[in-house]
Amino acid sequence: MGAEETLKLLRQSSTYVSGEKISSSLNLSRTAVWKHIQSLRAMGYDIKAVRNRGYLLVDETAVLSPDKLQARLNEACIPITIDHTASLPSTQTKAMRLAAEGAPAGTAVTADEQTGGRGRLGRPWSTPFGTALAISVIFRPEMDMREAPTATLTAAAAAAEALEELGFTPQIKWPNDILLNGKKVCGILTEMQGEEDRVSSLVMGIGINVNTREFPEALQDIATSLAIVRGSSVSREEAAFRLLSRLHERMEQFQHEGFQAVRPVWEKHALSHPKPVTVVQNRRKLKGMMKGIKADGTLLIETEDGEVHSIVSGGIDI
Ligand code: BT5
Repeated sequence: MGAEETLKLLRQSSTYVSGEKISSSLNLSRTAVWKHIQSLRAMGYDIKAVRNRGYLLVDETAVLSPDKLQARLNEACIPITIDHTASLPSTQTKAMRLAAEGAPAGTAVTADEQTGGRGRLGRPWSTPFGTALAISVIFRPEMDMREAPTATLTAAAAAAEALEELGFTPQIKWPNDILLNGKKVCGILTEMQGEEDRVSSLVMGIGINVNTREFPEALQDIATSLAIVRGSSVSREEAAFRLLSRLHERMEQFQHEGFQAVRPVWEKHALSHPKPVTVVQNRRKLKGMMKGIKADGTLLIETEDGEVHSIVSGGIDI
């Protein structure tokens, strides 16, 4: 109770609030105030303490309250259950394990930090504490493994819509990148479990750089975040809510009506084409004009000799 009241006081002030003021306003001892500050910090609130000045709540957008997020999802009747842990090696690895153990569709594994976040083909994905979203959602669609590429495109369409709702102008770079101003702000990893060709579970892992201000050297030229583009912090809870809402909605549509129904959303946000690109597949590179996608999610590239290639997997350089 005291921690909540303390938080309220800190929220009301844009400058330092003295310990004395908090203790007299809330009728608490100074030791109790200190304890509440410590427990707020343990919850993820960034509170600065300066001798003779007091306490300052630095950046509330860093805190993703799983309870608040869950309450908003419930209120909006979105059947997603948040399974949150402050720090995980990878939400994807945990979600894949839970899926194998029979976790229901709609389980969303989240974390404030990933110590071993994964991209495709074993590439690393960076998720520093409290600045990004790392979410892996379990779906159990009635689908064939061959439809997986279009499921990834569906997640990309949903993520782009969510970013648009937050006031950004995202562009989808086939197959799984979302760009802002030409730099990667979001990556998507789709993994499946199943037998024969039937999918028993599909795990959509989505990483969004929300308030990340500094990237490791290798990413400095290629990555960006919502906060860098906007010039101020963005609520991770709001971003997570929008993302999960759109992801649920578009995956429902995908399952009931097929990718055809989602495709216009994907097209709306995709990098415009024709566009000269280089396709990168393992060690092979193919230069040509990007001509859009086929109904099965493969990318069409026309090379100089006029031949049109269907690209099933890989990435593109623009
Ligand atoms: C992806 O792979 O873009 C898929 C990323 C999926 C991450 C989510 S977070 C939640 C869930 N849990 C996980 O462990 N993973 C998923 P790919 O297309 O292979 O791109 C990987 C490349 O992106 C790396 O080789 C880096 O160049 C770059 N990269 C790494 N971290 C980045 C970041 N935070 N922002 C932008 N680019 C990044």
